[in-house]
Amino acid sequence: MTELELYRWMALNRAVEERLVSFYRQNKVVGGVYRSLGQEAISVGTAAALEPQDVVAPLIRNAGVFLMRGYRPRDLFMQYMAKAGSPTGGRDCNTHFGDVSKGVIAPISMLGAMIPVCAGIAWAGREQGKNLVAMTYIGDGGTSTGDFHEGMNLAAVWKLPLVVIGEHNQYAYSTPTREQMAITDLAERARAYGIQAETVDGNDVLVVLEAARRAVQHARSGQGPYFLECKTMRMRGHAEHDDARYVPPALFEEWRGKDPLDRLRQRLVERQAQLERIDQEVDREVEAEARLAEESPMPDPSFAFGRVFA
Ligand SMILES: Cc1ncc(C[n+]2csc(CCOP(=O)(O)OP(=O)(O)O)c2C)c(N)n1
Repeated sequence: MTELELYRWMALNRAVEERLVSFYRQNKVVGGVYRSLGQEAISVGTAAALEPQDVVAPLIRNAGVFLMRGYRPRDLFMQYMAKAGSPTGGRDCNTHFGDVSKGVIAPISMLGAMIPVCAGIAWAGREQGKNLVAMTYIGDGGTSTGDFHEGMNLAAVWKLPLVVIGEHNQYAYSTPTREQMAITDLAERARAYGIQAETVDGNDVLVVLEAARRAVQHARSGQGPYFLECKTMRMRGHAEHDDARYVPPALFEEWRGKDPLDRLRQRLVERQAQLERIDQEVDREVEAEARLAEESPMPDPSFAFGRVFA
C-alpha cells in the first residue's frame, strides 16, 4: 500500500467520524459516538498488514478497520442511526457488527472478551490449515481484565497465530494509565506470558504498518502470538457526551502536535496537490454516503420480532 493510499484511508476514517459527530449533534444518532480522533494511524496501519484470508475483530475505536475490510461509510452511518439498511438492520446502533465473508468478527462490549475469541479463531484456522492470522485490539484499560490475561496466556502456550494491538491512548474513560497499572508499557504484560512484544509510536502510520507486518509475519510463520503496543492519545472524551475535563489541557496540546494525518501530510509535502485532491474526493464521498444513509428508511417495527430466540 502506498503512502498516499494510507493517507486516503486515514482521511476517510476521520471524515466519517466527523460526519457522525454532526449527525450526533443533530440528534440523528441513536446512542453514543466513540471516536478514534488521533488514533487513525493504528486502525489503518494494522489493517493494511492483513491478507484477505485473515480475520480481524475491530473495537469501537477502529472505524478505519471496518472501512478497510470493505464496509462503506453508509454502513457506519446507517448503523449509528439504526437504519433498516445497516449491517444489523437497525438492531444495534454501534459497532457490534461483522461479516465472516469480509473476515470481520463482530465485537462485543465486554472489554477483553475478543482476546480469547480471537485466540479460538487462530486455533481453528490453524487446525483447518487456513494459514490465517487473527487480529484484534485492546485499550490500556482492557489489558487489566481477566479475559485479556487468560486469552493471552492460552495463545502463548498454544503458539497461536494471534496478533493483539494494544492501543495505549493514556486514558480508560477518565482513568489515566498510571492509576490502573504500575508499569508504563503494556508490552510488559504480554512478555510476562512469553509473547513477543514491542512498543511503537502509534501516531506514525508508516511505523505502525512496518511493525504490524512484523507482527503478522511472526504469527503466520508459526512463531506464536505477537503483541504490538501503539502509544497514542485519545483526543476526545470517551464518547461525544464526555467533555474530557479530567484530561490536562497541556496533554491535549502536546499530542495535537503529533497528529497522525498532519505528520503524514508533512512527509508528503511535495505531493501537496495530490493530498488536496484526496481530501476533496474523501469529502465528496462522505457527503454522498451521508445523504444516502440519512434518506434511507428506519426498520419496520415488526422486524424487531424476528431473529430472536424467544
Ligand atoms: C469488562 C468490562 N468492564 C467495563 C466496561 C465499561 N467500559 C467500556 S469502555 C471502558 C474504558 C475502556 O478503556 P480502554 O480499554 O483504555 O479503551 P479506550 O476507550 O481508551 O479506547 C470501560 C470501563 C466494559 N465494557 N467491559
